[in-house]
Amino acid sequence: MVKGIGLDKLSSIAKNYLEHNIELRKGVMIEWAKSQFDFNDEVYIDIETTGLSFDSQIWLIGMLFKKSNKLILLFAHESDEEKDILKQYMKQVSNVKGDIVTFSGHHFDKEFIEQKLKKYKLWNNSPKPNFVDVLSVIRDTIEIPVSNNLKDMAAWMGYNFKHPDLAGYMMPGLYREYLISRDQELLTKLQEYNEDDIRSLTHVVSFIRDVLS
Ligand SMILES: [Mn+2]
Repeated sequence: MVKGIGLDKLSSIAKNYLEHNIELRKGVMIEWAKSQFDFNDEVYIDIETTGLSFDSQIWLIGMLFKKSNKLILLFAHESDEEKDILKQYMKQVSNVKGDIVTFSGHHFDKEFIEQKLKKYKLWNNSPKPNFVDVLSVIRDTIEIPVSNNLKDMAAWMGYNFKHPDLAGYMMPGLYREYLISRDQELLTKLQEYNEDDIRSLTHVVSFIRDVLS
């Protein structure tokens, strides 16, 4: 018997797991698992870059403030606007008291943003927000019978993507294309793709919270 949980509660949790095919990792206690998904006043963030190494460029920082459901997309319309969008990011983040929630498994977004802030001397002594990497939290707590890819996970949990035909590896090329063509439809596509990444992440988090509750 898990301390602090009655039999009814335990059987409803077991039923939830069976229905959703989600299992706690061996040795993980339900209350602890729940606490790992208990973020505080979340802001969901996803960045788009021209490549995976830190010398490539950030061209979009998408932020969703959960409480107000406010979505902000900081988009570089020119290839030299990286510093500007980082400045805007700093301004937005200065009001964030809670957790910044991302998905990569290795704090890709956090590391990338911090490297760039340092590069542009925007890294100051102000208090830094706490970053949570949802994939790391999932790895520590539960097992899901799909790959560790946000798209697969969210789709398996019932999220409908606006652009299921697009994938992350296509983004750098499509962004370069936009810089040349200025095609407004392509711009919308790029922005909607990033929004999908963020909203699918919120979907994954609420889905898991529901199953664990
Ligand atoms: Mn993305």
